[in-house]
Amino acid sequence: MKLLPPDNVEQAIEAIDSDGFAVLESAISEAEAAELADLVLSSPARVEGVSGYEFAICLLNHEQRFLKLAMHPTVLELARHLLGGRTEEAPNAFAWPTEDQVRVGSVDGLIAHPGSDPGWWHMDSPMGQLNQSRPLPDFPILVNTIWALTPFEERTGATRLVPGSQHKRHLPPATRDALENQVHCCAPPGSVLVVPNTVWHAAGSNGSEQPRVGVACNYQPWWVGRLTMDIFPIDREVWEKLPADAQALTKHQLEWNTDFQGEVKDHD
Ligand SMILES: O=C(O)CCC(=O)C(=O)O
Repeated sequence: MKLLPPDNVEQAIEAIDSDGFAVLESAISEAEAAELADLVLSSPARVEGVSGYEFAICLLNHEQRFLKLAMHPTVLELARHLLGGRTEEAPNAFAWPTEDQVRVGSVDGLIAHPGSDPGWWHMDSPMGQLNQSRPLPDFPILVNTIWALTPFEERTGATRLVPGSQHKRHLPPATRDALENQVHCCAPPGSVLVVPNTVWHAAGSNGSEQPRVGVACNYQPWWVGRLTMDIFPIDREVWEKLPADAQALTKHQLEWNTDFQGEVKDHD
């Protein structure tokens, strides 16, 4: 796994163009990663994944310090590059203000406990919600960023990816087994994987004694709504206390319809 410097946007774009994804090393310090990992592990609301795997949902409702991840400047620049729309002033451009084109969709903890099962191969929403009889879009509608807050290694259940799968334009097979050409995103704490939703990926299986802790910050264009039943909005009281730039990135969540919900459990 090639690790890139955290502040070189051009190099990251080249890696995304060729492999489908990029990994930025030391985007935050190891000490900051350790502090945030503890906060994920103590966060109160959980949704269960495969056996031994939990999502710690809407971390911003628990702790503003996660803004350090969601608003990382290189990550935001990459999200805007990959998802942003037309900017030219023209009668038929329907251009949305550049500074408001990309929003934060979700900030969730990804906890693979010791002995966790491997995750299902997938492309992030809404690829699975589209008509599968046609080729899927060759452009992303969501950009996921997966922060490694504890060591991401094959043994600890690092995220798996298939390089080049952005060219397949169909969903991966419905399996959790190893795929031909898969790689593990091996990276030290403080690194971040930037993976548009055109790419096949899955959690690994944690064979170590310690929880493997990540945080997924998803970005989406302003015109995309709540994408799955397991994404939950920021609370209005929390949102009102955020800095103005963070409010701008999350304001749409206040209007999300939550009639349909996944099953949320309290962490004991
Ligand atoms: O926890 C992981 O390694 C994978 C998470 C994932 O697949 C996702 O956020 O879409």
